[in-house]
Amino acid sequence: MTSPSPHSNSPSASRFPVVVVGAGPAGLTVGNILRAAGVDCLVLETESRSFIEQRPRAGVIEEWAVRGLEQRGLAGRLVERAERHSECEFRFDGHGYRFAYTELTGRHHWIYPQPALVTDLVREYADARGGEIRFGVRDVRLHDLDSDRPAVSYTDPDSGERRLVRCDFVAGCDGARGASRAALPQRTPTTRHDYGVGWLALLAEAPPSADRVLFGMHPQGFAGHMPRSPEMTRYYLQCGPGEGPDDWPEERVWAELQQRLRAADRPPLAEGRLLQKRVLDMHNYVVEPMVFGRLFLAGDAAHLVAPIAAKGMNLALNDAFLLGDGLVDQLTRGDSTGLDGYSAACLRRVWDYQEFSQWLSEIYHGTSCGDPYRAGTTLARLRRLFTSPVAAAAFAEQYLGTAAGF
Ligand code: RFL
Repeated sequence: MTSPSPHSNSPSASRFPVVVVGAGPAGLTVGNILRAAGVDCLVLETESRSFIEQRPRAGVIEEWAVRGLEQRGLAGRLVERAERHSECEFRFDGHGYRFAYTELTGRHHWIYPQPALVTDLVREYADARGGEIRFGVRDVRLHDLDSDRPAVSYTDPDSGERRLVRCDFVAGCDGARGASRAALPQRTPTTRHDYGVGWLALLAEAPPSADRVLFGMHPQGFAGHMPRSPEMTRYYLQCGPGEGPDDWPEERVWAELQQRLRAADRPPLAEGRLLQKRVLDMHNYVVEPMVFGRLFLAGDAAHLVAPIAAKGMNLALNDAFLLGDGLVDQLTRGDSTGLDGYSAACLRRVWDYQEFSQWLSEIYHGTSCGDPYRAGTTLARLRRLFTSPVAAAAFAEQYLGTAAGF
């Protein structure tokens, strides 16, 4: 819940038009858009700069999101360094089935590790555009959100003192476990979907074993292979409910990956040291509306989508473009159109991607769910992608996020 306002004559009080809570892809993109328009803002981040520049997560960025970054002068290094993917591959029944989406649509996916994007965005915001950012802040609290003088307070990591920052707007970009979502009134509707499966998320110091994403549908469960860079590959393994990373020693991980992603006409996977091994809680949620008073939520703070379809960071960027532009219009021209329509505009793409994640989840998990009926319909769904050009085109559109409107 929003906290009562501390004493406003506090000696350490300051003022910014916008306080951005959280320096992930959403918060840093909002900050950069504001700075480019000459709007002052303060970004608050609980972690250190080096931590956020190394935290491994996403890798797949959709074309429209890269274009959005480019239009705002934020994609220089990405466009130089990122790989472009033109196909993915489904592996089932011991065979690999290539799905060449670029051949079909002329569109592609960009592969750029999230920490590289965060590094670029921090550099641009703090070093090039002179934006203020405070790392390592503690105990962030949001105040008076339903007034026209909201505020954010935090504990300064160096002095241990509480600081109060007054502002006109708060951009809540602090992810799934941040202070922004927690500051919403309890009556704020949040809908949630649990997939009822566990996924082990792995990052391997191993070159990709194919130049494309691989989806393995196996009676023992789903496995995924996602190239990240020439030296690094992300893997996923569906695991039993209640299993933890300790249940998965390296030998077991590689044995299962080799088995679930095996295809008769493909070489075995290139193995390597595991740099990350964590079990993901596979669930989605949507906060609706994404606005409370002067608090505008963006990214994972507003909606979570398990990494089934590689959509979360893309949605975070879409929110950030709309929020950044809306705040600039409001604060430089007094035009509230963008902010008024912000939540509804974001949620159209959010719900579309939520639905696609559910659809794709059935493909990943249906064959191993133990229900022969669901296994049969899953295989029918998979085969249709390779027998029906209309079904293939529809899948490609959702996979790439290229629909003309939402
Ligand atoms: P983030 O990235 O979580 O950033 C939030 C920031 O806020 C900080 N923070 C706070 N700061 C101030 N005060 C507080 N009280 C705070 N609490 C937290 C945090 O330290 C952090 O720096 O949220 P944002 O910006 O909304 O971005 C969302 C994306 O990070 C997320 O959706 C993606 O990583 C999801 N995702 C993927 N998305 C894609 O589009 N493509 C992918 O290929 C993809 N792969 C993935 C993924 C997520 C994964 N995990 C870890 C669940 C792969 C994985 C394994």
